[in-house]
Amino acid sequence: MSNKLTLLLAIIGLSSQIRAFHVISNVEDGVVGNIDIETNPFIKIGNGYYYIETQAEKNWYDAFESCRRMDSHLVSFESIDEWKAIDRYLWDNKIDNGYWTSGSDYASLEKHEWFSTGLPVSLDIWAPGQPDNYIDEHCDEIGYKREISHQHRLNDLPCICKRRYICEASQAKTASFVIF
Ligand SMILES: [Ca+2]
Ligand SMILES: [Ca+2]
Repeated sequence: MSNKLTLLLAIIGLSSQIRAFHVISNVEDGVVGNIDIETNPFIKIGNGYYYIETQAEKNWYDAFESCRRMDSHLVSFESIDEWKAIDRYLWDNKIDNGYWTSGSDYASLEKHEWFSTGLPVSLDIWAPGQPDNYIDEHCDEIGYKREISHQHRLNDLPCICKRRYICEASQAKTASFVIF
């Protein structure tokens, strides 16, 4: 829970004691279905919120900074379901292409990790024969040879190559209060 949210809960809890109100608070993962909030420019895909850059192509560092300026990170895939949801979205919306992810092996050479989370790239979503570090390749895109695999699979690539990119917003939480 963020410090701001903790502080808010504390203030509401304190004021309720002063004024003799009862407060029930609850924090849930995600945005609950009946709340209509504006998440632009992030769109909900599966259980996450993402920004997909389909115009500008940037090197990995520039893409990373662009996501950070939006208070998000380059995408990392924690589950096959998350990867499948993004892959499906790119095909369904006819924006299939190569996109930077946060994957990189610059922190520990030959051990690809999601730079956004520090966790290893443990999913079997690499394109056949990848990562191969073919020409000093240390940053990971999805979409390599998608015409053949019909999937957006991972490939290591020189970080200075220019690609589209996908930003992933922090996991949203919904805080609700009942006061009586
Ligand atoms: Ca993720
Ligand atoms: Ca490669």
